[in-house]
Amino acid sequence: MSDDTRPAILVAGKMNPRVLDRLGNRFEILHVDSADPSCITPDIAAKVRGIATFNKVPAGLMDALDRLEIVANFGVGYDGVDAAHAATRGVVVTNTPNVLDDEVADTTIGLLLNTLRRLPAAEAYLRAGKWVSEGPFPLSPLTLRGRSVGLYGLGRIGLAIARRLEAFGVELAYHTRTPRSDVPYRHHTSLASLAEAVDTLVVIVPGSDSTRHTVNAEIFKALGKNGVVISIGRGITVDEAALVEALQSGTIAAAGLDVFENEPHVPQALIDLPTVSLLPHVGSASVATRNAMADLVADNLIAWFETGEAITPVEETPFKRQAR
Ligand code: A2R
Repeated sequence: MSDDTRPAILVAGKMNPRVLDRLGNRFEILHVDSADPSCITPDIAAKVRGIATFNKVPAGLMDALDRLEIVANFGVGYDGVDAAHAATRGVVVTNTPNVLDDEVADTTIGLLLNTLRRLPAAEAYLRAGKWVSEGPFPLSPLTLRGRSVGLYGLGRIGLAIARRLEAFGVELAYHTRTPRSDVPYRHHTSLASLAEAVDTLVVIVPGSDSTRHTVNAEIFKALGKNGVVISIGRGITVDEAALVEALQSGTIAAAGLDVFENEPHVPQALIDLPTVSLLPHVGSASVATRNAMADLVADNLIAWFETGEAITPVEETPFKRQAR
């Protein structure tokens, strides 16, 4: 074994290069191909005290690393990190909240307008020379004008979306498990009640057992034939098969999706539907915002080992570092 005394950080698969640059010489970085525990050699197991990850750390990987203290996740959603298991082991999990709220909210507004006004199709029409050969692009059947928008989730990102939508002059309501006391929007105690009350649903809850497939056939029916669904949180929240059915049958009018159940695979049935606007999970994907997220991943690891406290631990693991 080497006599390197720097804390060893494991990177399983890819990592944003800025994270590695920022960690610099303070840490020993160990790379393995995947988050599969079978990649962990005895030498790695004896050294690793931290993990930097793109949302993939199963319980088995943690259990293969006796000295693990911290899992620093790149992203605000950490549904791929077994935080409940980390809590039982005293391992702190960190994520990257706040620094991406405005970017994701901006993307949401773009996706909403693309979906309603068919702007990507209009641009493709121009580029294909059809404005010249066929005349004006067809009028969009849908508009944001006169809509009432329901937010499923009103946390950091949901609130940034709501603030933007206020400027568009649409009615706003929301569903969360706990009402907020600091917003003027109407709270609904169930998603079904929200879907009955609005015609446009923006889905910005975390992916979890409590949200999985909650946007389903019942919700599409409640939204109605003028209904529009915008999904920007996690793919598993929306029942994709039921969504395809609802769009094909005209149960709802349109959908805009940035996240999918089995990324990067998008069902062909969705790709074939002209009433759907699709993005390849780019909610936070600008250089500036991804750099800010990378800095927060690195700063969490640095702070943990230098001060004994992470900057943004997730709620399941509010731990401080003890002398080890
Ligand atoms: O339910 P509450 O009161 O905890 O409100 C949270 C809501 N939420 C839910 N609402 C209804 N039913 C549920 N089962 C449920 N679980 C969570 O989602 C809160 O209003 C919101 C989450 O807010 P934050 O924790 O501040 O997350 P942030 O930063 O807005 O990001 C949302 C998600 C991430 O987890 C990634 O998956 C994606 O957006 O980027």
